[in-house]
Amino acid sequence: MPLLTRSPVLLVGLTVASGCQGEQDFTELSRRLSTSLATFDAGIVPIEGRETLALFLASTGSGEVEIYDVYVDDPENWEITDSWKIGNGIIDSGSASSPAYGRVDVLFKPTEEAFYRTTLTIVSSDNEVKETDSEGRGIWRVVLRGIGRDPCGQLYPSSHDFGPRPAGGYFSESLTVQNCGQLTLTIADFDIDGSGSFSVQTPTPIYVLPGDSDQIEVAYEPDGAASAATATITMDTDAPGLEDTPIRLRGNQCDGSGHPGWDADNDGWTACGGDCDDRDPTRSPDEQEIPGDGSDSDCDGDDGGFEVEASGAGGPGYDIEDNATIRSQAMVSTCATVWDISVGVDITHTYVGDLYITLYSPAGRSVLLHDRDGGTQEDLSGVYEVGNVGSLTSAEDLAALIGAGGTGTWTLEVSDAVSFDDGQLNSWFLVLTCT
Ligand SMILES: [Ca+2]
Ligand SMILES: [Ca+2]
Ligand SMILES: [Ca+2]
Ligand SMILES: [Ca+2]
Repeated sequence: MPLLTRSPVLLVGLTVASGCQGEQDFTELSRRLSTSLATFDAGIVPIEGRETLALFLASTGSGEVEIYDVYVDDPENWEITDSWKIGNGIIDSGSASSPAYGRVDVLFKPTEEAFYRTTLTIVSSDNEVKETDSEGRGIWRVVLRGIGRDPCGQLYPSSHDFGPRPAGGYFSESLTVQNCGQLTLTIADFDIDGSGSFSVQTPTPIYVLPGDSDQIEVAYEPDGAASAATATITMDTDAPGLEDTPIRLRGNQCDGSGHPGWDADNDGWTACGGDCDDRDPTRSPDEQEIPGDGSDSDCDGDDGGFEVEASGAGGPGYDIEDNATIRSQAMVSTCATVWDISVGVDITHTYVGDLYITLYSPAGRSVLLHDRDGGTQEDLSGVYEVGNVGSLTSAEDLAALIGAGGTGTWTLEVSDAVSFDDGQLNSWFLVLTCT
C-alpha cells in the first residue's frame, strides 16, 4: 500500500479509471486535439514539384477524438491525402505527457513562382477547443506556408567560336553553369542541332546544387574538309532560364567571326570581316586611303580619288625658237587635292640639250622637268611620273606637286637657251589623281 501511494502515475490511473466509471453516465469525456505548431512551412519547392508536410495531431484528453473532416482553403496547391482516415479517423485517448497521435499528410504543389499560404481546418469531436461549427463540432486551424520557385541557372559563356582549326584535331571548351537559385537544378540531357562535328562530353544528368556551379565540356572535331560548322545545343533542364539559353558553337567559320585566329596580321580585322589583306596590317577599313598609290588602303574596293585628264595646246604656233620661251596652258575644272600626277610631252627639237621645261601648278608650285639634259638627242616624247618611273626622267620629282590643289590653270613652259637648234611643242597632257 505505501508503494502504491508513492506512485503518482498509478494513482492518477486509478483515479481516472474510477472517476470515469463512476461518472460516465453524466459527465462527457475530455476530448482534446492539438498540433505542435500553429504554422507549418513546406519550404521552397520547384514549380510542378511536390513536398509532403506531415502534421501530427496529438490527442491529450481522456476520450478518443474522431476526425470528421480536414480541408484547406486552397486545394489547388495543397492536397490533403487520406492519411487522416486511417483507423476511421479515430485517435485514441491520451494525456498531456503521453499523447496519442494521428497524422495528416498534406502535399504542397506550387503551380507558379509565388508565396503560398492557406488555412488547414480540422473538424473533430474535440470538445475543449474554443471554436466550434454550427453543429458544435470542434474546429482546429493551422496555417500552411510554402514558396514555389523555379530552379535558376545561368550559363556563361553561352557561345563559343573555335576559330580556324585543322581537320582531324580535337578541341574542347568548358562552359560554366551557375546555380543562381535556392533549388537544385537538373540538366537531364542535351540536344544538338547542327554540325555533327560538335559534341557535349559531360555526361548527363547534371545536378547543380544551390550556390554551386558546374562545367559543361563541349568539343569540336573538324571533319576532313575542315569546312565551316555551326551547332546550337539546347538543354533539357528544369531551370527555365537555362532552357531558354541555347549554346551556340562555331568552328572554321570566318563569316561574322571575331575570333583572333582569323586576324593573322593583328590589325583587328578578320579576313572575312573587312580586312582586304590579312597579311598587311597597314591595309584595313581603319586605314586612311591614299588615292592613286595603287593600293586600296581602306579596303573599300578602290584606290581612292578620281582621275582627271587635261591637255594643253601645241603644234603650229608653239614653235620653240632660239633663246625664247613659250607657254601652253591646260585647264582642270575639279581637283581639290592632287594625289598623283603624270605629264606627257611631245616635242620636236634638233638638240634637246638646249631646253628647259617647267610645269607650274595652279597652287603656285613648280617642277623643273627638263634641265638641258640629253645633249645632242633629237626630240623629246614620253611621260614623266612621280618617283621618276615614267619613260622620261624629270630633273625634279613631280611629287612636289602632290598634296596641293589642282583646280585651275596648269602651265607648261619651254625655254630654248642656246642658239642654232630649234623645234616645236607638238602637244602635252596631264593625268591627275584627285580628291
Ligand atoms: Ca587582319
Ligand atoms: Ca590587314
Ligand atoms: Ca580604297
Ligand atoms: Ca590607295
